[in-house]
Amino acid sequence: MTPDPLTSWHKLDTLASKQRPVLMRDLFAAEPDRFQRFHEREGDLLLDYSKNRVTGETIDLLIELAKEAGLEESRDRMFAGDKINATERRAVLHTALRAAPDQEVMVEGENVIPRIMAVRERMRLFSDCVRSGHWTGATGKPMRDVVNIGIGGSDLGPAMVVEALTPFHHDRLKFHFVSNVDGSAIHETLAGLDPATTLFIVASKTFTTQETIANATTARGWLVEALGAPAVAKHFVALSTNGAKVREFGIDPAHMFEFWDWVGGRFSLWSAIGLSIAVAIGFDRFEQLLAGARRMDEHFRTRSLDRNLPVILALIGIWNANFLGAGAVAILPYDQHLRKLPAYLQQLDMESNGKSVRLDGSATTCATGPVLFGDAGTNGQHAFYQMIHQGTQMIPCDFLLAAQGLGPLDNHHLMLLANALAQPEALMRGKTLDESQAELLADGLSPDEAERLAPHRVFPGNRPTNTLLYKCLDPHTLGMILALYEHKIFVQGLIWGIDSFDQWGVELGKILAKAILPELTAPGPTTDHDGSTNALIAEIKQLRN
Ligand code: G6Q
Repeated sequence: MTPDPLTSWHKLDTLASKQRPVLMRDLFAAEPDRFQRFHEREGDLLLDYSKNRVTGETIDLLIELAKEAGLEESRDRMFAGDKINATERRAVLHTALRAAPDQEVMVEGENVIPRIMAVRERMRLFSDCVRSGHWTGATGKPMRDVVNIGIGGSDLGPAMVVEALTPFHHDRLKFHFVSNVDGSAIHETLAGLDPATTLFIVASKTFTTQETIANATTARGWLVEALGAPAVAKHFVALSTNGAKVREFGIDPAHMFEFWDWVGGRFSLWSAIGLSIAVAIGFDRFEQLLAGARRMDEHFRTRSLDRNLPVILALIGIWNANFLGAGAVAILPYDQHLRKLPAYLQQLDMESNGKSVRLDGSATTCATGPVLFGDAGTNGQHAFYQMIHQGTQMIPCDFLLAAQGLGPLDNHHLMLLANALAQPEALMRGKTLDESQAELLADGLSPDEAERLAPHRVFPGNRPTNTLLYKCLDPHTLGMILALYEHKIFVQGLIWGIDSFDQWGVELGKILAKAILPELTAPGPTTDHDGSTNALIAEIKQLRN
């Protein structure tokens, strides 16, 4: 089961059969300095990957795999604006969005940096005006609520970053994100708002997405009913690549912030799609977010592969998935403000690498992207960690933690840190049957009772974890972390030989939904679908009557 013809893959297979039984406990006992060997840092951001089932030999072979897959050349092609998104014939240039003004990135013979800078400048002016109160609504009042209407990549990134950077928010402004077409989302959001002080940011690359247009139309109706049609100009802005559709919707193109088709939806928070972030934290801090990502871009471009954070993270993931059999990854931020990071990374990773066809059209012959899930620590500990510790599947975890909290309660932060350190230690070490029995006896249980209960209290351990440690969650650090994951995903997709930048898998359901919509209210039975769908449509119609 290999992406032939990579010979290092076969070598890794052989190594894996030798290393599978190895216990990390023993590795740590034999090499107390494993942390020194297996950690890497960029500025304040440190990755400890020593609690993985790897030795120096594993890492060397994984690096060989990356080289053999042509990582350095492909990486340079991405940064140079080559059309590496082959199925859509597009360049993949989210990195250009955070480039420095004096950089040059060519797309079809044009340096795109001046256009990026021009939009950034408009974003600065607009966000400054909204924050200062100079941008007033139809009745002359400053904005108090900002509602981002978008879905998928036009929602998850900005929603996650806006929440992650809560400590840096403007005092007067509150942020809301509406994505689901379920009417309760927009209805319940609008219910608490005053039209005179509400700004809608309609975020849609295509401006044709059913959910977004439905929600934006409802929002516009609500506003027009209260303040009249001319108010739309003062209360709606658009973030899009499609000027014609924005105009058709009724938003003045002067209030549209542009981006381009070489920005993938799930990589778009660095573009105009990040406008809600800029309004929330101010444009200077938005630029710090970009600068953090740029720093990680530089690291990825220039650091040797064996010391390169995204490369290491990707290769460890490949080792765990393809050679040790892990089918999932847990993202565990010990930070309440990063509560939405798992959902954001779920899209970034699963939409990018949840593929089973290689670039040449052939079927993949190895596992590709894992199932990704997670929650903020310590909440997850009281929910799904049971399975991570004692379940039959090995689920590698990424722990994220800040040495300093930004809130006022440092005693809470210390408890948070203690938990964030205890979990990877427990997952690595585990607890043997003998240890568990001895513990029960020491607690005063009878030998019979201790023997009966001990197996339930065994922790197999040897479960791999990465720890990302940083000083505090400021915009710059968050930018580094997000770019780290973007590049990790790129490296993995490259090794699996897939197109990480398309998302054809979301299309079929969309098309069928369009066909089903009129059938839900049409008279007579529906016969165009499979028996189950036809019957469910009939049941729904009956229940709605
Ligand atoms: C992301 C996908 C997808 C997209 C949404 C919204 O990479 O392309 O999640 O962001 O479907 O699309 P629009 O921005 O065009 O509304």
